Amino acid sequence: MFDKVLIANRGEIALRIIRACHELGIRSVAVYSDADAHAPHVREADEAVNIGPPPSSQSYLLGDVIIDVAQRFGAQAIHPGYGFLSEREWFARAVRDAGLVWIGPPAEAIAAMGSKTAARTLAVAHGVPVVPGTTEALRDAGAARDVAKQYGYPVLLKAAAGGGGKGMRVVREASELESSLEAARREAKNAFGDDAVYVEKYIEGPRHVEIQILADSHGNCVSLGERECSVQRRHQKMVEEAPSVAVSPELRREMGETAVRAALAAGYVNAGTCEFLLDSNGKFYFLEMNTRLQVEHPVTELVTGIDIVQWQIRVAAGERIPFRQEDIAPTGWAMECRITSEDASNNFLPSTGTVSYLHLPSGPGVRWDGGIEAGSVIGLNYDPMLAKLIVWAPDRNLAIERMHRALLELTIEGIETSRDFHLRLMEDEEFRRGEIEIQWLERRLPSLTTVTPPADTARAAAIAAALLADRDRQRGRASTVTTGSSGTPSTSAWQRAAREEGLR
Ligand code: MV4
Repeated sequence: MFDKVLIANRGEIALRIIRACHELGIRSVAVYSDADAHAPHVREADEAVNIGPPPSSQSYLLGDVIIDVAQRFGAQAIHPGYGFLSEREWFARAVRDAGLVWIGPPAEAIAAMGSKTAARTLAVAHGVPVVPGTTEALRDAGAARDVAKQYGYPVLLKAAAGGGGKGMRVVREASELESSLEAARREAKNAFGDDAVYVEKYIEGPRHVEIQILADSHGNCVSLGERECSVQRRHQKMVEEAPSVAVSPELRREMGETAVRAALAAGYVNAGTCEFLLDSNGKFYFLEMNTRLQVEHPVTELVTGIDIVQWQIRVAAGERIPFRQEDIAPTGWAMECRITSEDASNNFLPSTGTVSYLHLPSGPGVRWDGGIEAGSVIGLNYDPMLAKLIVWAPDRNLAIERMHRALLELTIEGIETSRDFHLRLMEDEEFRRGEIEIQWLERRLPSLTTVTPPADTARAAAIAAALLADRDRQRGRASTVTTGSSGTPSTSAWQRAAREEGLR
């Protein structure tokens, strides 16, 4: 086992990896930008090194600098977390070439899954179901029209170098094909420097279900089951859960075997995720493979009891996976809410400022994977995700109740966060019935972000406002509201104050 690992990341995931290292008896080296000098991950690591100014392009993305730090500080391995350098083939290769261990998949596997058309070709060759469509980039609008005629409208144009929804265009009729192809090409060129576009049949209203896999360097690969990730907005997941209401044990086995087949085909080692669309008939289609640890990995950890980050480190050190596929089955239900510095009532506008007060939920079945504390300055240099609130309970209804309770306990002051939005989500009837698919949240947003509080809450808030207003006015004369002869505020005085002040 390694005795020192460098963590090339920040925030909650850097802390998550530091914790795994410490449980394995491994010392941790953090890197940080000027903006993160006082960040929790810097304090919790055994050593920390400043690598540059706040913009990631001048700090967390400086692969060569990070490799140099690892060598100077005697780390034997680098864990990239997610985002930043985690899926850069060149970095995985540079780490290996520097004589260090990359805690992630081989550079070749990142490359094999990086091109969406190459991944589709690989999938088809290994009997992994993909959405009907081409595996070759389109030559021109004529070729697109021929393919669309074959599969029928609507079709979806996708960037070959893409992923994450960039360079995607739904085409509902032949007359739109030419302009949509141009638009998709332009967007793909801008985002990926490659204007290759291919076409698929467009699947309406599917769920986004992904399978977590774990592979060692001895040819063993297991599926850790699915995560339901349909609750998303503009390709940003808001809530994830495991298992999925739409996945039976039989479907789980089938999707798991498929994901393992795709991973082995790519020569995969370490933790990875196969993304699928699951349609309303229970048919599933491989979309792409994420060749990194994912944000939502904790829900899988909570239902399987397997520490994914520890096993990433163990398999990178050459250990064998000790569990057998037939012994892995989800127990209970886990759910995760991504707590972001965004104002849901203002079109998810990013919010900045200083966290002036922080109270964290706890109690049975509650896990907080966070990267902030009171005093943290939230700027615009990094992702707005501050933390993840994760719960486990015996079933889905209890998990939702537990999440609601934990969200009520959570207080973050000084910045706007998604906390209230998540509370409304947990109260939503359709969500509670599990009637979700990838377009559900965006359709449901109006009713989730413009809520009228229940009447009793409104009355209590009005009374509190009246009392505060009254106290402010009387400051210097008396510190309490007018009281009757009993010495406690009389109900009628409160009601009068509420009428006069709060409900004006
Ligand atoms: C699709 C699709 C419908 N039909 N492909 C979006 C990002 C990329 N991973 C693939 N994506 C989609 N591919 C076909 N043939 C719908 C999506 C999609 C989506 C997929 C997963 C999670 C969220 C999504 C949101 C919008 C569209």
